Amino acid sequence: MIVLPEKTVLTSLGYELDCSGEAFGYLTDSSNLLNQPQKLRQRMQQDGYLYLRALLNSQEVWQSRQEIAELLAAEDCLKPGHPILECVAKPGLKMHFRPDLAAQSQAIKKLLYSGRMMEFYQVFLGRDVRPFDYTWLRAIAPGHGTYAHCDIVYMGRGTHDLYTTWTPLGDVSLEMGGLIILENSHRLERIKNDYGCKDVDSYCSNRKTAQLYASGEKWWNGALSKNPVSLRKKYGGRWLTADFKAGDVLIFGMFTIHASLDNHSQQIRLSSDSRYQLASEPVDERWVGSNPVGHSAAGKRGRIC
Ligand SMILES: O=C(O)CCC(=O)C(=O)O
Ligand SMILES: [Fe+2]
Repeated sequence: MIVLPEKTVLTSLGYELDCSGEAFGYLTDSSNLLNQPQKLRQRMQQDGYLYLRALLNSQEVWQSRQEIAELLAAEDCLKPGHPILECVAKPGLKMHFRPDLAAQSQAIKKLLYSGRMMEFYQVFLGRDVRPFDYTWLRAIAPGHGTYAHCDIVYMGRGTHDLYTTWTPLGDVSLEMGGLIILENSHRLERIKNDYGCKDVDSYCSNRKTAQLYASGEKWWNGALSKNPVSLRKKYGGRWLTADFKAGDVLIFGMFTIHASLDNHSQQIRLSSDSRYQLASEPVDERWVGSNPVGHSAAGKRGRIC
């Protein structure tokens, strides 16, 4: 039986999730396995994710939140009359993806690329680790979350032994809309052999529209589906999530299907996603360097289809 707080309705992209025990559940906390690399790797192989409660120092998380909140306040995105740390959104605010905010925060860099996070990866991967130099920061205003996808389609040009850490920057309740993971989706051969072979920055150079894709005017956004309810019915498994607290992290592999819940609160949902791999493995060049090219025109690749 799944117990949800009273009157909680969970939606993703406006679709109400079936919260019965066969369609929905909570993430398994693996923090009891910390410092046991073999067991951590086994758990990752088995589940496709590691939910590690209180991995990070929560003070450092709140400090990061403070820096982002100050930037949002300076942009006049927050509703006056509330402590800025609450990040209550100005009515009507539209906001989603703000990597530029992460680039301006020293506290975020320290949180994600030193200390406990790097120590964890060093143990988990067993040798020298390198993170990507690009930080995906989400400042999700009240409204829709993120569509279902696998990260491989955005960052698959280097090693596939690459991991995402999703870090809530503060407490992220079910109402505020945290990440959801589709149980056992990392094992789906259909995903690995079809959708999972795609690359959002590749285009067919022999098509009429080639120039539009090459310049970045047009692009495929990498969505696997915009309907998380029918997606779950198609592939099976449950949507899994948690009542995330500052200090928690959720780590997953490149083929794990994930999305996020809609934000039904008044606050802006703040979180980051960052990536880590062995330093000795090939790296996806779009995401490294002092000014990563990312999905801009410089990262596009044409091929004959
Ligand atoms: O935070 C979100 O809404 C999406 C995050 C995500 O896609 C990721 O961490 O890879
Ligand atoms: Fe993702």
